[in-house]
Amino acid sequence: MPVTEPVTAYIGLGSNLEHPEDQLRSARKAIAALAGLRELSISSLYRSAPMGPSDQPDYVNAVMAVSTTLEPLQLLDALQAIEQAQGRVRSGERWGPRTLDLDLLLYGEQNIDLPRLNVPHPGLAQREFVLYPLAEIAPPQLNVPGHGALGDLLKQCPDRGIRVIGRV
Ligand code: A4P
Ligand code: MG
Repeated sequence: MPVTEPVTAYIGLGSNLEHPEDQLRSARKAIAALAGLRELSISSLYRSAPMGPSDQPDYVNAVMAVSTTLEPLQLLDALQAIEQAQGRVRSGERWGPRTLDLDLLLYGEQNIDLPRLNVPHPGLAQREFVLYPLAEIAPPQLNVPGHGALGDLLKQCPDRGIRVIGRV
């Protein structure tokens, strides 16, 4: 029987509706409870101004590192099921407000280009609300495929006033 080696993946958690900090805490528990996945670490909670439409509340974001034997699409399915369970309504508005957004940021060093899944997550390399929490739990030399070392990306990214507001 083939043995599947666990892969380290990074998941971005975001919310700006219905008690965002609680949304992230519930999502963290649901992710950690998935079969075929083990939590390695999670960042602090970060508050930042919305990217996209500005007539929406500030966001709370965090990044979680996991070790998983789930295939990338299996992991995406599981994350989308957790989004649905926490009342995510897809309004169709790009970058609009949401109770919970779970993004698969990195899956080992793989580049994935499928209709439903792009990894590294598009925009990751320019987004302070991804890079700051990621840098809290990953080393500066972490390779972001196609973009280079995490530490270099962080230096080039304006912080737009992002700040730590607590623990998950
Ligand atoms: N999809 C493709 N690749 C991935 C991936 N790596 N991880 C597909 C997760 N999903 C991925 O996502 C649309 C489709 O992307 C999914 O069906 C999946 O198959 P969605 O969550 O329904 O839509 P969305 O999130 O509104 O769109 P988008 O463009 O992914 O938005 P983002 O990039 O997630 O940005 N401001 C702050 N401060 N903090 C935030 O967290 N988030 C957003 C949303 C806007 N502004 C923000 C924040
Ligand atoms: Mg998303």
